Amino acid sequence: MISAFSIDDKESNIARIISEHRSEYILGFQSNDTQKINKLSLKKQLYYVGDFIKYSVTNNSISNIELLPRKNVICKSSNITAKSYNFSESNQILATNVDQLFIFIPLDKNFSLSKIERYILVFSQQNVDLTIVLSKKDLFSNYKEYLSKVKQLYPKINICPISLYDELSIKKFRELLIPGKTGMFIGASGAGKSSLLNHLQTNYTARVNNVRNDYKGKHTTTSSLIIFCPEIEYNIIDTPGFKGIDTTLSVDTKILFEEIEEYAKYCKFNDCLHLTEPKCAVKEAINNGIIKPEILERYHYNIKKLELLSKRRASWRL
Ligand SMILES: Nc1nc2c(ncn2[C@@H]2O[C@H](COP(=O)(O)OP(=O)(O)OP(=O)(O)O)[C@@H](O)[C@H]2O)c(=O)[nH]1
Ligand SMILES: [Mg+2]
Ligand SMILES: [Zn+2]
Repeated sequence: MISAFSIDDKESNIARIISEHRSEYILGFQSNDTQKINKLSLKKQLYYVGDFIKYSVTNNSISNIELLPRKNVICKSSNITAKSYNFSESNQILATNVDQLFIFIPLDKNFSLSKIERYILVFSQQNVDLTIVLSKKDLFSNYKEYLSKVKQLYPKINICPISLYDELSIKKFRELLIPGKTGMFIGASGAGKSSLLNHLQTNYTARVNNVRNDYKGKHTTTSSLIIFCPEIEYNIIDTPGFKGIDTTLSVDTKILFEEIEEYAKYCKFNDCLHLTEPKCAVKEAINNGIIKPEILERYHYNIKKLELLSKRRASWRL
């Protein structure tokens, strides 16, 4: 009982890649049926979870599979535009045709503001509606106070705190889901992605697992799968937890630090670092109370981190 269609897709002979295994894809049909299809039969075209395909039926079997245009592509690197399909090898494609991206960050002892910032810097450029889901809020007694600070710092970021033990928070989360659309759950292993999926629908039961003593997950979900939730007419892509997020050289910092970058245009030096340089417009904006000093601190922290990562070609640990 899995269907991955948007309620608008009335056209026949359209199916969706709902999962991928080593040698086959799983196709989901509007009828809720599924079918395995061998990758070798698909010539050279690579497909990803979320792809819509058109097909014909000859002699009772599927043929003439053709990829339909992708609305977007969600990948772990960030220097990509939705229109470009010439991905470099460093881009790991997670899914396509995603309307809403939910990034799970648990409010456990490993939680930090920089985790939110990293995820936003990596995933904000991908032509998708993005929400940070702060999961397991029952583990953080002071979360409200903390959350209001984060919201003050980054008012444009959508943040939704949830706990499986607080039905109201789940209801609020459910209200974010736009019927007929597809949402993807991503984040570190053990963040509670599959648990929430199980809580939102009764169609399918995903495997969940306790976290280890250091709060890290056990990589329970091993491949991405689209699950149709009839109760909310919504498609959820549950994904395996990340170990880290790969970065490429160009990360657009504008989403978090737009005001700094705006003022930086008026600094005396083009390469001003807004530290001790004379005639620094950013520092001036801070002195005049236009930019919060904490924002500049976070900017410096993140820029330094990005530089180190690009030099070492390393990835962000989660
Ligand atoms: N305290 C608390 N624990 C939760 C909550 N949500 C999930 N958990 C627990 O967190 C553990 C991990 O949950 P999963 O749903 O397996 O996590 P996941 O993100 O799917 O992990 P992977 O599949 O490994 O990527 C389980 O033991 C859940 O019971 C919550 O709101 N509060
Ligand atoms: Mg899981
Ligand atoms: Zn400056």
